[in-house]
Amino acid sequence: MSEKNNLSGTEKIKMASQGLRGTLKESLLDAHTGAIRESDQALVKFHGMYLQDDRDRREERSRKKLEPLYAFMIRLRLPGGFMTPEQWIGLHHIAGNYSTGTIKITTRQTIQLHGILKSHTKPTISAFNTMHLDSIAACGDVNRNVTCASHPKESPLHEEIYQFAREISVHNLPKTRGYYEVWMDAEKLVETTEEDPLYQDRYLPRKFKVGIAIPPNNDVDVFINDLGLIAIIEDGVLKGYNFAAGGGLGSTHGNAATYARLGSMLGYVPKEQALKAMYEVITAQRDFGNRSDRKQARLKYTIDKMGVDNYRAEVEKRCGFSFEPARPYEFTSRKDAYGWSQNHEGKWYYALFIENGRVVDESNYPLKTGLLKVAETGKANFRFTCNQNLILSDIEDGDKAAIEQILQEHQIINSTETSSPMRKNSMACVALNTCGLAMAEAQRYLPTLITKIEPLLQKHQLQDEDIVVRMTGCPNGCGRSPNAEIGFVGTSLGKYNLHIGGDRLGARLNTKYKDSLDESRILETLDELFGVYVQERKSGETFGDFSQRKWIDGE
Ligand code: SRM
Ligand code: SF4
Repeated sequence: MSEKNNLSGTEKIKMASQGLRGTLKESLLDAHTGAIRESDQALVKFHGMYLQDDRDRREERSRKKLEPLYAFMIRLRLPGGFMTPEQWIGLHHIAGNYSTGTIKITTRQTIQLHGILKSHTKPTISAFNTMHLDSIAACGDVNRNVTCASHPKESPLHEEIYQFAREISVHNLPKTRGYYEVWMDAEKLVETTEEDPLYQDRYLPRKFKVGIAIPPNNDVDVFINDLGLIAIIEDGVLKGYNFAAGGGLGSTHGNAATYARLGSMLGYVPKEQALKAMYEVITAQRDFGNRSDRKQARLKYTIDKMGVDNYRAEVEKRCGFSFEPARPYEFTSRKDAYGWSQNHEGKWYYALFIENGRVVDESNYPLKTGLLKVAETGKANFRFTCNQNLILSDIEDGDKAAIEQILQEHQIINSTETSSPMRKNSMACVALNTCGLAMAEAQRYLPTLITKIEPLLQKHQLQDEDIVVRMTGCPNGCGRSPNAEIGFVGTSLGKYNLHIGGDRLGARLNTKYKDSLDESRILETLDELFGVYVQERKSGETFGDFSQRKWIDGE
């Protein structure tokens, strides 16, 4: 079993937390600081929040001998990334009242708000609660937001699979009512702590992510999840899921014991047994995962330590049934189907491009106002994608023209249609100014860098290529840079490792090609690589496949 001795500090905090309550109530009442106690900082994550500080203002505040400008980030639990128009309206106002105002669509299909002062955390959570939204288990050592293929047009079975994502999310929620007691002053119903058969008193060794893909689209990037499920549909019927376990993209510069990894195939499970199998994949990680070194605690390391076959056998033993051989499936794309499309019921969908998921009004692009206007019609649902985009969905034929007019008036259609393919295939993580782990900019810089790369693409006549480019401000991989065709990984302010060779569909990791390049070296290097690519590529060969063959495998 797992390391019993030498538990990490976080393990001890979890055990002593009385169902994740810790001293959060006391921390919130402490008016001397905008922060909370250190042990509570670990616990607040399980409630979907991070304590952060504005890194742009650190120096100035320190000069004035002030504490850092502390504020909270709140992440919603939103399985499958679905919101009603009423919820979007509520979110819009909560963002305006309590946060920086920017609504951030994340790479896991949910929403984050930043810059929420300690005194505003309870009103924010309460306001979400009145809209039937919560942030429970959006972060922390638990099963996180369950992602699910976002475009219902892909399959008439989308609704069934989406409901399964919701079921997984609810099934794996921690049993503690601490969330309601801390944030909404709910009465304490139990004297001790609640029994929690899944999480017990130590929760999981580390975060745990589940995602469900519906072939032929891999928009959820299924192989990066601790547990990725691939829906197997035969003759128009959902039969079950292929289970891929042990994905994860984070690593630490200079620490070879940490690495990005794509999920290994455990096998196929009929849909009737899928919930049980999912549950036991998690309990095996709970019991065998590393509890002393958090850098080795994700499922990917447990599986590599035990071996895939042993891990599978352990899960089978717990399930009382075996995985069948994985069934055939094919992914043909990973991007969002931008623009209008209609599903099998005749309902309309508009997938719009939102650069790096940042919903904000700019002088010449009133995106946030436009989306509020759409929501106010009550005629479109909001579905977030794992590519940080938004699908306005379930629009009746008779309402399409009115929605289209709003989208036109607010430049939304124009932005989606005129952005270049590279931009529309790009993604960046939050990084500065809120992420405490960022070594370099990401979402605030990638748009500018792409503007400088676009002329190079034109020069080599590659402007119509769907090259997937992703940037992260550190090697944790939040913007999934390790499986992009071109991945930029921040090393220090203004410098990035350049990775190439990921495939377009998310089934192969990229490899570091150059260390710590500044902008001019990035542009110079890409110019060179694009030149060779256009000269030597085989017909139909993607940039990622070519890079792997030419520069990584060195064929
Ligand atoms: Fe992430 C930590 C943002 C998706 C791997 N991630 C963080 C924190 C909370 C920083 C921290 O621990 O203090 C970042 C908060 C920044 C901020 O200011 O908001 C952060 N991660 C994000 C988001 C918002 C990026 C985005 O711009 O969309 C994504 C939120 C997803 C969500 O809604 O739940 C986000 N993070 C990811 C992904 C991609 C995915 O899951 O599809 C990964 C890679 C996959 C994986 O999990 O391996 C990812 N985040 C990490 C890691 C590395 C974990 C590891 O075990 O290697 C960390 C650091 C950690 O956990 O210690 C991290
Ligand atoms: Fe922060 Fe690094 Fe994640 Fe970017 S990849 S959000 S810099 S932890």
